[in-house]
Amino acid sequence: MKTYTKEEFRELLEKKVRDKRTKTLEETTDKDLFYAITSILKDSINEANIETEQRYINEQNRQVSYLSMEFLIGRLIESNLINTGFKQVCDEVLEDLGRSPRDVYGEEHDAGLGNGGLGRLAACFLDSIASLGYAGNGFGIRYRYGLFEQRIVSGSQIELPDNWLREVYPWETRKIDEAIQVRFGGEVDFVIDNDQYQFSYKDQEVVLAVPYDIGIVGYENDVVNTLRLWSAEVPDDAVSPEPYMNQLEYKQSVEKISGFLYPDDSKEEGRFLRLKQQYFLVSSTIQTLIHRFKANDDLPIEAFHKKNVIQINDTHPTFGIPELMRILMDEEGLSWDQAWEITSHTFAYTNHTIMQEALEKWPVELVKRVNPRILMIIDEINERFCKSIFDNHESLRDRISEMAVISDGVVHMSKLAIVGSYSVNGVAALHSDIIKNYTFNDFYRLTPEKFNNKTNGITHRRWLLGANPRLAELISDSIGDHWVKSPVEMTQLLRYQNDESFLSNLAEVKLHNKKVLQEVIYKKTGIEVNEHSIFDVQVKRLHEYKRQLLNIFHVIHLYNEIKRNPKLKMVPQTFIFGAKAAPSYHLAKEIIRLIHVVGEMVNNDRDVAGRIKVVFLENYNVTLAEYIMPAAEISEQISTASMEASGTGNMKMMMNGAVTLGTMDGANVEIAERVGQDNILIFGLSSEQVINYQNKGGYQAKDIYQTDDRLKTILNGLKDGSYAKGETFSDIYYRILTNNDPYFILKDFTSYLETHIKAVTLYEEQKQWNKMSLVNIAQSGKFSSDRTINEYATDIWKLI
Ligand code: 26W
Repeated sequence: MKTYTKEEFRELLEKKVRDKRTKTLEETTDKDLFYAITSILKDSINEANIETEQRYINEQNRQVSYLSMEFLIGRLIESNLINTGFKQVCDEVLEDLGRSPRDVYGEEHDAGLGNGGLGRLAACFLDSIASLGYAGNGFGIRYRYGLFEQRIVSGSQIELPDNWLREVYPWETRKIDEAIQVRFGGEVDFVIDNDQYQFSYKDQEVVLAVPYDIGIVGYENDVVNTLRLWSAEVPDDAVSPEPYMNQLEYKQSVEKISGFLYPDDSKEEGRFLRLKQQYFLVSSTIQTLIHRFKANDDLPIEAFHKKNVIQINDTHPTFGIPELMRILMDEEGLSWDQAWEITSHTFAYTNHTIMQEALEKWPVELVKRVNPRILMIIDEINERFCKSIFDNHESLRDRISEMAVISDGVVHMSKLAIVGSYSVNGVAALHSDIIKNYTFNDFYRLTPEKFNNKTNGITHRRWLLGANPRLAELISDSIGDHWVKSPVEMTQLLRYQNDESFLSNLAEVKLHNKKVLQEVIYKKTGIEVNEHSIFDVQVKRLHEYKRQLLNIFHVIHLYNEIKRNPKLKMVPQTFIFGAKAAPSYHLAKEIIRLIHVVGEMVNNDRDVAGRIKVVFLENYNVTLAEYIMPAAEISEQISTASMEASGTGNMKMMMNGAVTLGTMDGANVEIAERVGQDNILIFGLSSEQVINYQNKGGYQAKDIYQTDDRLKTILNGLKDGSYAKGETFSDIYYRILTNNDPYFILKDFTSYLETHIKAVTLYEEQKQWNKMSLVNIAQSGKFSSDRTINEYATDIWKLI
């Protein structure tokens, strides 16, 4: 990639501002500068993108296609500046102009095309794939509206549409000449010709999938891969298949396919439109891959899987399996066996959840309406699969009805994904073990070789270099900058464990970041927080299993203690929350309301005198996270053990020097393994204990309620309106006492409290705490997504 001196960059900027915004540099607004900078970057990115693609074609290497219904990429300007190497020059030019880089970069609207962990993981993976120079591209949907914007009105969440395309999105390029036709519905006919079935379709709805490409820039390596997002449009010559629809209605109904992102990441969303979105993604993508293979590779179609791997991000793109079968058989003329040989060596499936309500199950009738041929193929996959168990695996014969891909009139997407893939992975060691031993145990017994673990990771370029430049500098000043390309080398920091000057520099960086967040908090909420208080942070989607409720119960408990003994000495603590609830998830929204009501009570009570504060930051998104992670000191990772597949916020906070206070769940287990028991605060039931209670019973929440006065007071307060303004929370109360506390909040309460006391005691020993912080940073290299992607590339994708 080209490099620029300050003078050259300034000249270029001046020219862009004239050409694109018809202004002089002096007249520019932040937005003008933002668009001028993105235009400079995009010229370089496009050029490198063309070269990268050409090189992949020439080298004829195996390529990976990462299919995901979600890519939560956030802003790109800073990470593109960092990865192209333009960041420093650009910052300096802006500063010389008397402008604030932060404000200029702040003009970019977050691309929020994802819900939470799964979508953000996909974005980190793209960054690592490009930075490591692997031939890999992402494919997703260009939703007209991304994840809703959250507003809090009188303590309650309301949702506003995320109109992220209101202004030009500078990173995308529309490629109409590479548009693809996707066919829905209609009927299937066949004739038998020469002992071969010939399928034909009629009365289908034809939708045009138009690609918008975004360059994914590798870190200082001249690689630019592609994220291709599909947008649904009406083909030029199309007439509405429904006679009563006029052209405008028809256009609107087609465009709905890429209209909005489903905002629920806790349940399988049983809507026809969601299913159409899934087929839209896989059909357009797989047609493109076949087309490219035939155009660029000098091999017969039978070798497709030698050059292509398709990684599916959870089950959402699973229809890719029957879609590839359809194309290979109906369009390329292969037999079932030939097509199956290719397909079952092409797909690899990542599971992100074991929660039953999130495992997708689609009614057969609905699948048929989306595309009847796809249902026929799934049916046949199922028949052959069940027969093969019966014929070849006697020990599993009595499990066939549980293993069937179709049963009780529904398609089980995870089973289809396992049967049709050559690799099935979980996202943390514990999660992968649970998959093997419980969730998919039958399949593990059938094909143990498919199952593997790939512990998640995060890109340290965005989450450390970009979000916390002062910490990055401190690290480089101490151990050199090798760690940037090889983050495990951060373990060299361990030798500063007893170095007072390093530890005090570290504390200074943290204090600076806390002050930045303090300002953000004040601007957004009007709440003044003490920068010397402990910043205790829980930011993630709101879900019962993540137990934000346990956290707020602890706050209520501290408040009750202060009220009982107003002279109580206490290290000041600020409890920071950020969380979006699915719009239809009533209880989650009630928990948000409770956090606000408790915050109101605590923050405004003179007796509290600033000892504790509660802050809820609305509209938690990637950009906000970039301010929060560097300032966090306690990282709350308190899911009911066994339920959080991995977590990735835990890794982001660890990398920025926070100490995890959490359960032995997801990747917390591996964090504990790296930092050792002295540098993490673990509490609560183990996953085996939770699973045992679930399977065998033996837990009675009411017993704890009866015997624990602290909890009795807290729970009764929910019903009798003790928490500010007399607001009540009976649904939460009954969920715990009548539904027997399905997430074991009461059970884990005591050990959670004790662990907080331990945390505060350690915090008071500033030197001790800074040392813990250092060990966490030093050991965070394992959780760079570069490590994760190298493992995928070696073990699953076989790119090296
Ligand atoms: C619309 C239906 C639906 C259902 C489930 C959408 C999305 C999901 C995902 C599986 C939920 C999700 O984001 N899972 C998270 O994935 C992260 C990345 O692997 C993990 O770190 C989290 O633990 C897991 O909850």
